[in-house]
Amino acid sequence: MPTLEHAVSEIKSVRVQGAKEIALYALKFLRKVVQEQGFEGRFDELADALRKIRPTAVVLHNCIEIIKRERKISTIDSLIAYLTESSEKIGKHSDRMLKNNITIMTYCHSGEALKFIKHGHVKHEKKISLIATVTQPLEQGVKTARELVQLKIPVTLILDNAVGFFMKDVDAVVVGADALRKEGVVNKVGTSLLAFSAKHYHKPFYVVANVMKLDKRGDFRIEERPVAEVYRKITTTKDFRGIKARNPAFDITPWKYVTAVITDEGVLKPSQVIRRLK
Ligand code: RUB
Repeated sequence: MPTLEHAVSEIKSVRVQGAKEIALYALKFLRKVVQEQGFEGRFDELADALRKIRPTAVVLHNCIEIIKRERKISTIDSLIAYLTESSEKIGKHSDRMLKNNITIMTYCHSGEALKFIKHGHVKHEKKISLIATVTQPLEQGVKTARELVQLKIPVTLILDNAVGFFMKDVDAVVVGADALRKEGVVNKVGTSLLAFSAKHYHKPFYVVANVMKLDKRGDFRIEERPVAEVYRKITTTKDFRGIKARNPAFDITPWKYVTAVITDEGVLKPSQVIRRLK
C-alpha cells in the first residue's frame, strides 16, 4: 500500500488529476486502509487529509460523506464501481449529442469529457476533430491531445489565448467539471472564457459530469495553487519581487452560458441541474 505521504504527493503534484481520477485514487487508498485497520483505525483522519488536498473537486467529498455515514467496505466498493461505470453511461449520449464531422474544442484534461468524445468516435464512428488548449500553467491539455491522437482523432493544440481565434471554426465545446453548483459549473480556470466565447459565436457549450459532482456544500473554496506556477517560465523569483501573483486553479461558468450537462442520469438542462441542487 502506498504511504499517505506518497498518495498526498501524487494528488498535490497533479500527477493524479481530474476530479474523478482523484476520487478513485483516494478511494482505492482508503479501501486498503480499512481492509488493514477497519473503520476504527485512521480512516477518518486520512479521509479528511485526502479531501483537503484538492478542496474544490466535490466527488471525493461526497463519497467520503457517504462512507462516513455507512462505515462499510462494501460502500467503498460500490462507489468505486459507480465512478468506473458512470463514464460508460455518459458515453452513450454521444450518439445523440454529437453530429458527424464535428469539430470539438475542449479544455484541460477531463477524463469524463474525453470518455464521452472517445465513445462517439469509437462506438458510434463519428468523425471528430479536436481543438485542445494547452491549459496553462500545468499543460494538462497536452495530455488530452496525446490521448486522443492515439485513437487517430485529428488534434490541433492551441494556446489558451487563441480560444477566441478558433471559436468560429468549432461546432461545440465539451468540457468536464469539478463541481456543479448553484452559481454555475466549476472547472479548470479559464473554462469560463471558452463559455463566453462560445456564446458570442452561438456554439453549444456542453459539460460532461457524473451526478456525484452535484455540489450542495455551502462552504466552498476555489483552490489556489502555488504562485510559482504563474511565473516559473517568465522570469526568476528575484525579478518577480514586489509583484503580486495569484493562481486560482478553477473558475465558475454561470449557468446561462451552459447548453446542457451530460450526466450518467441523462442530459440535463441547467434549470434541471439547479433544481437537483435544492
Ligand atoms: C482538471 C479539470 C477537469 C475536471 C474534471 O483539473 O479541471 O476538467 O477535474 O475532470 P486538474 P474529470 O488537472 O487541476 O485536476 O472529468 O476527469 O473528473
